[in-house]
Amino acid sequence: MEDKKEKWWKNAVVYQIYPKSFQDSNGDGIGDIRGIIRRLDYLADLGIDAVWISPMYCSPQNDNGYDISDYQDIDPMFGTLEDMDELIAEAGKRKIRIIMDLVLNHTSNEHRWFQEAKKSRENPYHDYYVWRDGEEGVYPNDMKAAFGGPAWEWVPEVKQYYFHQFAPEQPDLNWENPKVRREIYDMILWWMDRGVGGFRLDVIDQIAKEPDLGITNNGPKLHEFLRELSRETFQKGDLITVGEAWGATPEIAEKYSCPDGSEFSMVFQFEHIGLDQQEGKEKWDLAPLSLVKLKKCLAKWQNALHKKGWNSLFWDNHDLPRIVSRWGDDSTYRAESAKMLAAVLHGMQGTPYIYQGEELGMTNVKFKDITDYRDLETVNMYHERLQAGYPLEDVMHSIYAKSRDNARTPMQWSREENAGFTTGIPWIAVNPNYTEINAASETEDPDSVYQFYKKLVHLRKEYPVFADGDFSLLMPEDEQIFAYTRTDAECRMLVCANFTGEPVRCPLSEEWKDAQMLIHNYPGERLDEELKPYEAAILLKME
Ligand code: TEU
Ligand code: CA
Repeated sequence: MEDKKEKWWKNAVVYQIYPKSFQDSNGDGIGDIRGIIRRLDYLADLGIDAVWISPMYCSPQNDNGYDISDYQDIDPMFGTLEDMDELIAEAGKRKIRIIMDLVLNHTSNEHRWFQEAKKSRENPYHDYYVWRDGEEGVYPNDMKAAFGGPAWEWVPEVKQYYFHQFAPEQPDLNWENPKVRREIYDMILWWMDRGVGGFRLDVIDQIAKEPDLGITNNGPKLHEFLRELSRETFQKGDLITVGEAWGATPEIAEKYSCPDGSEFSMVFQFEHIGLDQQEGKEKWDLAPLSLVKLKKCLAKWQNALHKKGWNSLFWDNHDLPRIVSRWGDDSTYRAESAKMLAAVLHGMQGTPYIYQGEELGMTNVKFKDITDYRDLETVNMYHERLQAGYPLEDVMHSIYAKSRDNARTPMQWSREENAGFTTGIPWIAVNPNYTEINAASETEDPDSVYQFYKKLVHLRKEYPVFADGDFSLLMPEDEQIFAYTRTDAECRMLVCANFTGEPVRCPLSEEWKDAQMLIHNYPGERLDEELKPYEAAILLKME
């Protein structure tokens, strides 16, 4: 396939919805499809082109839907297939595409395939999963699961272990089996027929695992599987596809996002996300932030994929803490720093993703007690570490910084009870700061974080340099300022940001004094010699 016309998704901005926490419509405390439909006008006003929704398929919800028991039906908690069709149609009317989340590395242990597979070694579904012989209590090897404990689970009926990279309730699918691959392709084609506009592929770099070699990510057959997957499904439509790839390097990402369309449109890579973690340790083991490292990391990805692939741009998702609490200041300069981070991200080349509530500057949460946390990863870690002798204070400190529940508290719609998310009891508590941070007040306030995001989304549509321009990092060793230019045949654009809560002298103001101010998080049309706390500006010069 030739890349003749520019792909629509190169000018798109995507919004991510975590459906359990977005909008409840029936008072059961859980977000649902009818709730999403109710909020489509809000999303249309923000100007986004597509919505990626975390899984809503039938699921026992051990991992909030990332454990699927039926790929071709909607969990009653979220609604029905008819609701889904209506969502696709209503979104379509507003020129918004719906991106579904495909979890193809594993299913739920309640999936019919697994229920059959564990009955006997002769069962036709047995080989849909990854089994190894062994003896009860003697694991095939010492591989560990992402959510704690060994990666192997014993099934007495077949006297074998099955392999699971995540929870024991999430058995890994066997991609070596062509029947498994065919079932998956048919299921994807079925969703494409229903009008789905794209797919996000969960932990896709882990499907070609080789447990005997201890390999999880980037197995030897990964790209062979992906090219077949893409050929059999995505290439039959005009979709946006994005793979989640924790193990991607820029070289690997070039393959994934090759302009010939042989794999995906783009991948999520996580190098910039791991920067505040001690090397070789877990995400809970915090390391100090370094702006220099962040800049070099993002610049490396910008330059490596320019004209060779395509980047996705994100700070947040449903697994990550809130960016304003991580790289910004979530108290004194909350709004300023949230806008600054938005400008830095949206000025880069790639497709930006906005995670629900990020556009309001929503923050991390600090629940007092572990019983308020819902995420299995957090809860498992809490018990493991306390048992291993870590002080409670340290464990809670890690949770406040990194728990996935930071991103999963309900969307803050208004000052009403439960932030307007539900009239019932929310499945996870609302962040108490909803009285100050909420959509109702921000959509009215011309200076809000929301309005700043909305403007950034529109600027990307108006100025092609956002999508095309080449990237050049300025002052790479500066520890306070993040500045870069984007240049195309017509113009040069400067993105300049103070990453600190202190005023900082900026050597760029003289050169850019006559430039046009596209967006600024403080009043004023000029870049002053001194940047205010978390000040950020995007300026444009014609050439
Ligand atoms: O996450 C991939 C993944 O590797 C996570 O375990 C990640 O390391 C962790 O969340 C960081 O704290 C995807 C989904 O996004 C996540 O929600 C699922 O739980 C996971 O896959 C299993 O499907
Ligand atoms: Ca509901």
